[in-house]
Formats: sequence, structure tokens, C-alpha cells
Amino acid sequence: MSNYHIKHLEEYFQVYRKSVRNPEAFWEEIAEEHFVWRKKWNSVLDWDFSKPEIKWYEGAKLNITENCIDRHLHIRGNKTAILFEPNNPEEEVQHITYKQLHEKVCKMANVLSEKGIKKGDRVVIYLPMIPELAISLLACARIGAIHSVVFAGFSATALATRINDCGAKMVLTSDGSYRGAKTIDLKGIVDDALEDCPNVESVLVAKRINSVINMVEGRDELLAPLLEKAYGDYPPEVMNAEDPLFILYTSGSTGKPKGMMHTTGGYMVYTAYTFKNVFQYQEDDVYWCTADIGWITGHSYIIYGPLANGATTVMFEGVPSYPDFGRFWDVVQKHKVTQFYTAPTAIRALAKENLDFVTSYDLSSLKVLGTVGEPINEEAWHWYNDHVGEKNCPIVDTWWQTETGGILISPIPFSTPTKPTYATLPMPGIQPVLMDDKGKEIKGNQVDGRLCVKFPWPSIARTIWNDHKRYKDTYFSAFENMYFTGDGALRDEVGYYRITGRVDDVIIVSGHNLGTAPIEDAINEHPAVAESAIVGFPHDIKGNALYGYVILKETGESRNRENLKKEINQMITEHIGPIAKLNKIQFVPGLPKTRSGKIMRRILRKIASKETGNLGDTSTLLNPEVVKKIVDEAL
Ligand code: 6R9
Repeated sequence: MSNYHIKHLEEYFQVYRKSVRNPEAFWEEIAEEHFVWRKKWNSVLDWDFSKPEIKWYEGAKLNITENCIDRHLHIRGNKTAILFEPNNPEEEVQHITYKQLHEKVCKMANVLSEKGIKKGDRVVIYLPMIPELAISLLACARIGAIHSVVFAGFSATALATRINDCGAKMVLTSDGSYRGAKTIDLKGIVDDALEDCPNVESVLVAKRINSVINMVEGRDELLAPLLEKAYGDYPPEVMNAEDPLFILYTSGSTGKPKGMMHTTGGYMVYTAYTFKNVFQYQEDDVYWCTADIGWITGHSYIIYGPLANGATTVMFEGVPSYPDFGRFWDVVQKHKVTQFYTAPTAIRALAKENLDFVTSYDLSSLKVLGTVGEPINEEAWHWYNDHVGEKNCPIVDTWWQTETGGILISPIPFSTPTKPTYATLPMPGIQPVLMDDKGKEIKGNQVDGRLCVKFPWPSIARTIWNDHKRYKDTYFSAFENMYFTGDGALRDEVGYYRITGRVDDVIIVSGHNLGTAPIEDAINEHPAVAESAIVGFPHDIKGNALYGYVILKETGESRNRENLKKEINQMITEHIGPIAKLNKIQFVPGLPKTRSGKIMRRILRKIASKETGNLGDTSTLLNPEVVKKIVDEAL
């Protein structure tokens, strides 16, 4: 029996039982047999959720890039590591072999190091989905610098907040990016952001769209000439297992984004292990995850998990609709993709289009289909299963979070029988529990509650950068001795989990987590706005869309409403990014509030979803009269 590679259901149950009975022995064996360590650990796990403090493989030494690159050189040096598919299908594809990747990463590592970046320094990466992005992450890891990738669709304000929060000295970016038929001026956004970032010393710029850009003397340099001169080898920095690998920001329900900090050893072991099992990767497979590396899915399942397994991982620069809605399937056919991993929002968007966009391609190479990011509705699940998988490919509905580092609940294809809309069973080593409102565990099946995990796994985030108290408050305080996920879930009669959605104030729009508070903060900065509240409502393609209730100041009352709506969305675009724009804006005289002053989002959500028949008891509100007014004028 192999603990590392599960091949049938009985084996899954055996491995699972073993992993729960003795998690330390389980994770020790996997770490020992499948990775390269410079020094072994003194202890496998030390943990205390009440502090919270979690340490895996304490005392061990390694470099993750040695595991993701160097150790493959002898056996698969000429195998494609990264297959780059450009935005424009006419542009040439790039096959970057493990050997070439080694050289590119080493060159970049030398460039970073010559620019003064040392172990522990933070480097913000604001790059589109081009090879330089993958190479930058790995180069940081090579020298022990902590990368913090900011999705290259975020605004200057959002970028500046993240740069300052992590205290980055350097930003890596490009002149611009391609997105379908559009180009985006990334360097201009960086320049704007850096006006508020006094600590950034250098900016290295990759050329992608060959636009004329502004270069700030003494701060900005083009990357290509530096790489050309750089030496093609760089000895991997020897890191402690618990040294930080990266910081990745995720939206919180309140205030500023949370810089989730992941460390090296445990993250490597867990992402590699789950990649192997959830996608059943075999040596000659071509694996494609369509996420952006700006999100955790890209970190764990485009870069680290696949490369640690010596896989070929496709990196796609474009969008599913360009040049037409057949693009995904064109790429699958062209590269004979075997595992395809995408988000429900993309599936729903494609399912709206003519079926010819799918059926005109040969998708017979596909073996496993995956989804991630939000609950997948039944209709989308069936469309994916019937038309993309041709009822021949198991769908892995993978549930996890930025905070968890890797997939926690998912079917194992060819082992776990799938069930539409169910993420099914926990991965080995994962102990999910459902809790009730009073903090009691709900045992048994056919129950629902708040989803928690009661034992650590190797890739759990160790802290929120610079804010350990917030880490504790957010994840370890709602339920004693438990990691609280923020999601609700149900467990069916056989013990399968179905994630029902967030139970806090995070709304998932097209797979992006958006905290309501930062959006409200952005709107409230508009001079005509007194107060606002954002809720989600169901949307065919995006899963959820945003509905904003806005109270105007007296001075705003006379303004043209349509112009105000445009200005409010403009404000949001500037502060957060276009993904957070509101689909609907309703101007209201007041917001329903509890006596303690908390906005009753439950009521606003119902109104936005047109479920006004049953608003529940509103009599305890501070201002029940306002509800009727809002309902009457609802959009
Ligand atoms: C990996 C990722 C995390 C939140 C999570 C949950 C939702 C993710 C899901 C899912 C239902 C799935 N979510 N996968 N809900 N089924 N298969 O998406 O990380 O961006 O941090 O989002 O996304 O609500 O709590 P992140």
C-alpha cells in the first residue's frame, strides 16, 4: 500500500484512518520518502491552536526549488516543466524544460541578489501570466526572499496597501499585459502605487507589450538586459522548514486585506501530496490549471505542487473568451491536456455559449476535471461532466482556501464516487468537523453547521503578516481549539461534505473573494455618500454579483443618480479593482440596523435576491420602517 499515491477507494479509507490515528507518523513517512532535505527534522509537529502556534518539520533544512527543479534534472531535464500558452493563439508556444527552468530561475536569482535582495526580504510581484512570473516566484524561493504576488488586475491603491503592509523593497512588474483583445498598462499602475510606497528601492520591468514606458532614474530597470548578463547557476539558499516562503493577501470581512503567511517545508509536502492524488498525475500527463498565479490556486497548483512532482504544467496568459469561446478547448486539444482545473464561474460563462465551441474540438486526452473557488451549482456540474468530460472524466470539486495552502476536501478520482455539488471526503490528514452556533460539535450524518478543522495539516498558514492577533481572532477564536474556515457545510448520509457558502461577510464574485468592508470604505469616500452596505445576490455567471445600498448626504441629493452610480463604481475600481464593481446600486434613506448598530445584512441580502416574501422578524430593528421603503424601491 502506498501512502503517497492512492489508487482505489479501499486504499483511501485505509490511508485516511492511518493518517488520523497517527498524523505525525503519516506525514513523517511522506516527507522522508518523497522529498530532498538538507537536514532532517527534530520533531514532525508542534502545535497549540490556543496561541495559535503551528510548526511542521521543525529543525529540518531544505530549499523548495531544489525539490521543484534540481532533483528532476537528471531524470527529466529535457521534459517540459512549464508550457506557456500566450494570449494570442498565433503567437508561438514556449516549452520550458526543467533544465531551462533551472537556468532561468538561477539567472533571476542572481539578478535579485545583485540588487541587494537577501533571505527574508519581501519582494512584491505584480506580473501578468507570463513565464517571468513563475520564474520570479521560484527565484525568490531560491534565495530565500519572501514573495508576495499581487494579482495584476488590482488597482494602484490595492497594490500600494499590500506593498506597504509587507514592507517590500522591490517590485517586479512588466510594461503591460494582454488580456484578450485589450492591453493593460501595468507599469503606469505601479508608478501610481509607488507614490505612496517610500520603502521600495527598485523596480524591475519585464517587457511584454513593448509599450513606451516611463522609467524612473535610479529606481527602475529593464529585466531582460540584467538576465542576459546574469550567471546561470545559483546554489539554493538552505532554509529552515518554518522559514516563510510567501505572503499572499486575501480579503477579510473587515478592514484591510490579510497577508497570509505560508512557510516552506509543510507547504511543499502538502501541495505536492495533494497534487499527486487529486489529479492522479502520471509522468507523461499535461496538466492545466487556468487560475492566475496571483491567487493561491496558482501558487499551489500551477507552480509548487506540479513542479515538486516533476509535472508539465500549462501556464495560460489569456482569457476563455478570446479569440472566441472555444479557446480553452482549443488549448486542451493542441497540448493534449490530461487534467484540467478551472472555476465554476468560467464553466457557467462557457455553458451559456453555443455548444459548437466545445464539440468542434477533440477533448479525448482529458482524464480528470477539477473545479475550485466557490460552490459549483448542479447545472454547471452536469454541463462540465456531459460536454467537457463526455461522462468519462471524474470531476474533482476541490474545497480549500488561501489560508489552508492546499486542497482539504476533494474526491480522489477513480477512487471516490463523485456526487454533483459535493466536495465529498477529506484528504488524508484532514479532520473536518461541523459546529453549531453554541460551539458544540455536531456529530453524525445528515447534519449541517459551521465548517472547522480540528487538527493541523502541514500547509496551514502560520500567521497573518504583522498581525498575529488578527490571525487568532479570525480563525481560532470562534470555536475552542479549532480552525474555523468561515464556511458553512453539510454532511450527507454517507459522510460526504457539501460546502454551502460563506457564513461571514465575504462575498465570492466570479471566484474572487471580496470583503464587504473594503468596498464600503471605498464608496464612503465619495463626497456625496453618507453610508453604504454591500451584499451579494445570485448571478447566472458570476455566481454572486454585488448589490450596493447607498445613503446619500444631503449635498448629494440633488445630483444626477446615473452619474453618481458611475462615480461610485469608478471609486471602487480605483480602490480595489474592476472585479469589485457593483451590478446594482440602490439609493436608500437608511439601512436596517440592530440596536447595537450592526447592519442587518440578512435582510438586505433577501431584498437583493428578491426574496421579500419572508424577511423574518424586523421588529427588533432600530428602524423597522426603513425596510418597507427599501423593498418598495428595490431594483
Ligand atoms: C482555493 C480558493 C476560499 C473560499 C472558501 C469557500 C470558497 C473554494 C470551493 C469553495 C465551495 C469549493 N470555495 N473552493 N466553495 N466549493 N470547491 O478558492 O481560495 O480564494 O481563499 O477562497 O472559496 O468559501 O472559503 P480562496
